[in-house]
Amino acid sequence: DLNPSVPHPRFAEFDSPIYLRLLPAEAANRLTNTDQASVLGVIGFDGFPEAVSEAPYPVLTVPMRHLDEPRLCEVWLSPRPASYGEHRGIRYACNEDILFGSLYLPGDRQESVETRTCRAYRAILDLTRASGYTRLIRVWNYLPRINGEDKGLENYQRFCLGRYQAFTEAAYVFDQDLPAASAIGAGTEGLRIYFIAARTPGRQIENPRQVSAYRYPLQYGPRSPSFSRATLTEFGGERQLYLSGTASIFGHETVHREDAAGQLRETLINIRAVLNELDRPRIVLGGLGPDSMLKVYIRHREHVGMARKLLAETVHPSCPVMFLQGDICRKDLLLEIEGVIR
Ligand code: 3EB
Repeated sequence: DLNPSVPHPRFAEFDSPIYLRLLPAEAANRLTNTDQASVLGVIGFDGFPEAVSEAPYPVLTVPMRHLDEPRLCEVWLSPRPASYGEHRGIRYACNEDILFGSLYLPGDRQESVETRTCRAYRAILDLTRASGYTRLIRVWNYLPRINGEDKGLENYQRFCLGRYQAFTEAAYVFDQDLPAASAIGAGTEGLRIYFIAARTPGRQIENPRQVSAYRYPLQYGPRSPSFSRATLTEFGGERQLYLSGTASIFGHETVHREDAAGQLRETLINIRAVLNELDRPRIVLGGLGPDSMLKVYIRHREHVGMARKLLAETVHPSCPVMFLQGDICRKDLLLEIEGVIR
């Protein structure tokens, strides 16, 4: 059984080929498939999950502190049987509609961040093309020292260079094909990525309050960040919104510098602006249920109390909110929020 101590999810109601459950980190070890659900992958933080080296599904542990209880793991599930494989270092699981993959490239001092990133994305795009899951829906990126500098270029800018290069080689159309994404500083070495790809496209969504990241001006780096503000998927009549890491950026500029509460309020305005790009039914943060989740990345742990309080006043209590300590890609950003909304 998935885990007897966890309330049984209403699998039968889900038509989606992929959905997320958050389990207490300690409960996410050694999951097995049932008639109702197959495990597509498990993503944990802070040393979790443990004891999964034998797992057939992708497992990734991101070295990031939990800033709140309970410590949760992301368990990605499919209502239908999954098959499992490996391709150029990527562990993956797939069903008829989607592929879920994860990749860890260990550190190598000889290799620049842009080369490593490009290598990772070439492998991902090669897998998605070869397997027929050609549409990237969502990508999570975790890299060390994201605000650190190497020969005059920030590691995040180098990351953007490598990703842009791989998307360009794969002939991605930047205002149609870009996945939703997060890029967060975590760990001391290596590159960790997990992603969802699909056989059919999602809808790329941009935020009218913000310059699209792929059109950011040159002051932020020689190649702009290749991601969309959100991807909307629809499978079997069920919609899921994959919300990118969203921060206190208006236009292309950081606003409310050195004011964490101001940044959080601006971030929530940006999230509402993305939600307002959807047609009906209208989604409001106060109406999110237990099948949605928000992940809050906080640079300085002293801001977590403020963030928890403000979010408790804004987001419906049945929607899980995770707080993790991570570095945001711009030095002047103190926090960022991503989400899966359904
Ligand atoms: C921003 O809006 C904030 O490079 O993949 C958010 C989400 C950010 C994803 C990425 C960067 C990325 O520009 C930073």
